[in-house]
Amino acid sequence: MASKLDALNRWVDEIARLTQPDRIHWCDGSEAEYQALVELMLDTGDLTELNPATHPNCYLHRSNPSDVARVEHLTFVCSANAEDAGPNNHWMAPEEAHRKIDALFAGCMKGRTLYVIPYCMGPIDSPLARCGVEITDSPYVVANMRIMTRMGEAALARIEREGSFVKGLHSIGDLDPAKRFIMHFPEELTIKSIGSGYGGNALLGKKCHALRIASWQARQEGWLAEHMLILGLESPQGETHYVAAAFPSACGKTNLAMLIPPAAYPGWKVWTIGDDICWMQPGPDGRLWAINPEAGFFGVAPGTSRNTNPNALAMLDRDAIFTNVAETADQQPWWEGLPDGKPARDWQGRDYDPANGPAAHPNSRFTVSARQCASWSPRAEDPQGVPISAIIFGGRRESLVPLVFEARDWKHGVLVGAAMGSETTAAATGAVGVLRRDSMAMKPFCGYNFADYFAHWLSFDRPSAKLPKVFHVNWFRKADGKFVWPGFGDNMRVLEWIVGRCNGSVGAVETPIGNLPRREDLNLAGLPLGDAQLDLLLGVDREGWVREYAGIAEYLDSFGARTPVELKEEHARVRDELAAPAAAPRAAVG
Ligand code: SAT
Ligand code: MN
Repeated sequence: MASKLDALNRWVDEIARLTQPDRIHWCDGSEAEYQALVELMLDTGDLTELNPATHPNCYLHRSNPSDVARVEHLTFVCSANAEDAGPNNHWMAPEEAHRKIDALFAGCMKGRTLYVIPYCMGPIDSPLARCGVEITDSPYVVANMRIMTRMGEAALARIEREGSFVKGLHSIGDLDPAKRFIMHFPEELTIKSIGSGYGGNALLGKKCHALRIASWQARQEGWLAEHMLILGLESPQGETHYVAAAFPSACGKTNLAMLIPPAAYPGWKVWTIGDDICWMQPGPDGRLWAINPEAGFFGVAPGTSRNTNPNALAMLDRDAIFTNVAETADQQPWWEGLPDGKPARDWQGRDYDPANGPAAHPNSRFTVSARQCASWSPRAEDPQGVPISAIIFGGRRESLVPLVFEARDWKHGVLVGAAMGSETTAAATGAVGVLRRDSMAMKPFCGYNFADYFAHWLSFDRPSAKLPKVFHVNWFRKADGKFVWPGFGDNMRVLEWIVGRCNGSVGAVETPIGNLPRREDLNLAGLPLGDAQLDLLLGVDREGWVREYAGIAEYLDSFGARTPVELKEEHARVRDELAAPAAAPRAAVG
């Protein structure tokens, strides 16, 4: 009898013929399988065991020093038409891309095991969840996918029921950067990645499927696949608002998602739903309902400490994989920002010498199951997802951009998201600290033309819709080279204002760029901030914003005629208001 798994079996056969592995292993996702993979990697040196007394079942993986971050210049969207990929992506014609990459896959698994990883992105019984199958020759990828996704038998059963899945083919190849490509074929729901074993290049369920391919599908099907954390903010009265927030990689999504409210907030609680990816869809009530498609965290280690993210630190003392961190003399994981311990060996396994740079790679990571997070929300497993009250955009901006402002409506919010800029980080190879536009934090991850993506966002504004309010935050404002806002737990003060705006309980002042809190609208009790610093954080530098809006116009024009007229009109509205003589500030209500 024909099975809905026939297509999967045929594809695995076809890939085995191409890559010629010695063995094929279908992953069941069991604990025993995970332990066997760990044993294998301890034997091959892919993993070393960390101190079992302080960190039971924790392992260190050192990747090839040339393979420590996503490679945007080698990442392609291979749609039939180049215009569909847009100027925000590198494009290659599908036939050419297949030819090029298949030549690299030919025979690449000789002597290796081919692993078949069925996985589900999202709660296994959620209508919003989607399945995929990754084929890889990397046991490290299998182990990470088991933590990051719902992997194994249950996913295979869903694939058998539905008959459809995203195909991801991955091989570490010979790790030669000259033979490294991450290719996406959205029309074929297919990903092919070779030459890298690192994070977003290799764990294909994450950025490749859950963002690039999913964003393409989401556009066709009327939903959104976004680079956002999701958190629930519960008040002492027991009311919970869910908030989704888009920040570029390594800008604090994990820290915000796991925030512990400071002493000034007795009875408040932050619940973690996700720290990186959010899939949202309008529900029958007109609200946007969101799930986290992932089951674990692949977080940046440096900077994670008891002070900055106690919830994260607490989940990292057992059952975790560390990638490219340093080690103490007694084999505990170590990275810059940890107040205790000191490094004995750096991320490349050399005796630590400060002359070689940081002990842990700036993009070193931990992989850990979300279930280990003390603030993990029970609603994270809810098949319907959670209703989103607010969407926050934010980047690293050392000047100009205030601590927080509210967009006046959805259209303005889409402009604010599209115009987002941020200074680059170590999460991708290339220069760090350079300001670039990163619309909705999706520049590296949107699987289609940004102009069409902006139009898709605008399209959610329908008469029956009850859309979230949209905000922009900036934790990274600097004066004299130092951060002005304390950040971390104190970001709770901004979240409180945001939720207050959602339920109409707190004020703001209208400005051309949006509504800002006045000092009295924010709980600033106990913060060591003087007048000059508050002016900086809560002020609007009109001349600076006029220049910023000129830059935004150029950026929107760079997408040519496909840029939605509505977005350009919205830009012109704000631009003209900025140019008009400043009126007396008006309080914005509700
Ligand atoms: O390497 S990943 O893409 O998984 C992490 C990130 O850059 O956000
Ligand atoms: Mn990310």
